[in-house]
Amino acid sequence: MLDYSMLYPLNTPTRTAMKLDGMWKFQLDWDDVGKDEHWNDGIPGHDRIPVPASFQDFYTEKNIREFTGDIWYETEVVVPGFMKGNDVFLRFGAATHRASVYLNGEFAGEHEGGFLPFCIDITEKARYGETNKVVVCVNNELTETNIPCGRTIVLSDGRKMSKPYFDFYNYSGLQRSVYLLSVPKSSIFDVDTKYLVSEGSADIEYHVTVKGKGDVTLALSDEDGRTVAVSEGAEGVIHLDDPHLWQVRNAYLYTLKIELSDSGKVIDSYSLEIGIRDVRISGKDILINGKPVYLKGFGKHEDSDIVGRGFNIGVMKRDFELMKWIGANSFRTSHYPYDEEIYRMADREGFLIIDEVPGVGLFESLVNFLDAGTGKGAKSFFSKPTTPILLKAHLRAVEEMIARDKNHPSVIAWSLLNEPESTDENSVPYFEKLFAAAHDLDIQHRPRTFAMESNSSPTRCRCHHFSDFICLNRYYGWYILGGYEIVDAEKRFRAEMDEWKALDLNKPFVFTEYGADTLPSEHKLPSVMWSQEYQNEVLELQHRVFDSYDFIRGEQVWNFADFQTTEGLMRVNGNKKGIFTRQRQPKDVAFLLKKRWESLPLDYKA
Ligand code: GCB
Repeated sequence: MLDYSMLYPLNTPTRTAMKLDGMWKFQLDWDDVGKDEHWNDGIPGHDRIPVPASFQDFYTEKNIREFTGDIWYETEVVVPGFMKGNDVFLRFGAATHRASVYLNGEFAGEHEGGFLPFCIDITEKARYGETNKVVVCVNNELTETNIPCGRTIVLSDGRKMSKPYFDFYNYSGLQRSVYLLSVPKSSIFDVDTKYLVSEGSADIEYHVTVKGKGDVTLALSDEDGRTVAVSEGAEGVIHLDDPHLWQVRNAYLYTLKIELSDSGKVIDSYSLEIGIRDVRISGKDILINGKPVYLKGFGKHEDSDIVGRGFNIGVMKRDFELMKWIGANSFRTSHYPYDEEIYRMADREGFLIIDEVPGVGLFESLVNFLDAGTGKGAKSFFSKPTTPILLKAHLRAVEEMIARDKNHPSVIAWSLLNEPESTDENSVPYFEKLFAAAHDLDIQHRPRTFAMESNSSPTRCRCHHFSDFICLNRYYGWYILGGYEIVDAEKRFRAEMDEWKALDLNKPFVFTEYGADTLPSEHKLPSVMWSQEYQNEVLELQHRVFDSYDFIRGEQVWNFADFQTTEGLMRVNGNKKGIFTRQRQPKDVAFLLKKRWESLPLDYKA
C-alpha cells in the first residue's frame, strides 16, 4: 500500500487544500553544483516561472529548451496556525520525472515517476503560523530503469541531452498543481467502490480505509442534493432501486459523502463523485451496464502552445467541446496518466477513458514509431540486466495510477504498456506481473490491455493473451506502403486482420492508433503524402477495413491534435497526425470523422 493518500485534494469541513500555483523562483543547474552548494537552503538567481507548466517553451534560448539535468524551483508558503495538530503535506500533481523536496532547507522527501501525484509529509518540519521555504529539485533525465524509457547522452561541449525512446517531447518540470494539504490525524485514507447493476436496481459495494480510528458513516445524494441512501461501517453495500445509471455521453453523478466520527463528533469528512455503471468484456463485446459499446475517439496528449505538457484548464475545455462536436465517446490517455481534472471532466461529460500508465519506450529505438513497423531495432529489450529495476518502477506507477483513478466512472480500462517489444521471450514474465498487479489492485477488475505495434503480429507477439481486449496501433498507408502503394496497404492490412480472425480469440479489438501526418497548409489534387487529401484517403482505407470485421469494436485515431516531439527528419516541428491542429482548429479530415462517428450507432456490430 502507498504510504500517502491518493484522494483528490478537496476542501471539506475538516480538510484544507491550498493551491500553491503561481510564479515560482526557477534555476537550471547548468554545472550540476546545486546539491554541493546547498541550493536546498535557497536557489540562486531571480528568474520566476509559472507553476504548473513545462519549463521548455517560455524561453528563446535553445540550450534552455533542451536542458537535461536538475531543475530547481522555490516558493514560500505560510503554513497557517490552524493546521497545527493535523497531518500536513505538500501534494504535487506531478514532477517530471523525479523530485527531491526540501522544507526550510531540510530534506523532506522524494518521488520517482513523472506523471502521478505524491504527498510529502511536512507535519513535523513545518513552522506553523510562519513563512516556510519550499525548494524542489526536479530531474528530467531519461533512463532505462524508469518509465517512460530513454537515455541521456553527453554532447562534446559537456551538455546533457535527452534521447527518448518515444515520440513526444520530453517536457518536464512541475507540470501540475501543487497543494498545501491539511488532513485530520485520524482520517479517511482511501475508498474503493464497485457496482453491480441489474434491471431496475444497483448495489454499490464500498470499502473505506481509515488511518487512525473512528466510526464510518456514508450518505449518498443525487444530483439535486437529495439524500437517497445512508450506510454505516467501513465496508458495506448500498442498495438503490431505480438508480440513475452513468451512461456513455449521458453521465449521472451521485455524491458519496463519507464521515469519520469519534464519540459522535465528526473528525473527518470527504465527498466523492461516483457514477453507477459496470464494465465487462463478454466475448467480442465491451459492455457498459450490460450494453455493447463501440469506441469512437482519440489517442491524445497533454500538449499545447507555450505551456507544453503543463495542465491548461482552457485547453481541456476546448478539447472536450471538440470531442463532443465530432461525435467521439472515448479517448486513451496516451502515453501517461493525465491531470486529475481531465478525469473529473470525463466523468461529468460521459466519456470513456482507457487509462495508460507511462509504460512507453520499452523498445530500444530512437525512432521506434518507424522501427517498430519494420522489426528493425528489436534488441531483446526485456533481457537487459536492468529489467528488474524497470519492472519495479513500472509496478509502482501501476499502483499509483490505479489508486488515483479507480473511482472514476469514466475509466473503463487500464493500458499497461504502449508498443513494448512483446516479441521478446523475456517480455512474458514481465507482462505476467504487470497484468496480475492491475487485477489485484482494482476491486472492479477493469479490463486490462496494452497497445501493440506492427511488429507484434498475430504470430510473433508472445503477450497478447494477457489482454482482456486487444489494442492495435497500425499505420497501413503511412509507415507501411504509403503514397501510390496505398492500394497494397489495404491488401496487407486485410491479410493481417484475416490472421487475427483465424486465431479466433473471441475478444474485442480496438484500434488505439491509425493515421497519417498532415500539414494543414497542404492541399494537393491528386493527393500526396502530407496533404489533407491524403489524410482523408488513409482514414477511409482504415475505416473500410474496420467495417469488414465484426470483432473490431473501437477506433481511436492518432492523434487528437498535432503535438510536439523531438526534432528530426521524420517530424516537421512535431507530429502532425492531428485531426485538429495544435491550436485546436479542424483539418479537413475532422469533417469526415464527424460524419462517420455521428452515423455509427453506440452498439455498432453487436
Ligand atoms: C506510434 C506511437 C506514438 C507515435 C505514433 C506516430 O506507434 O505509439 O507515440 O506518435 O506511432 O505517429 O508515429
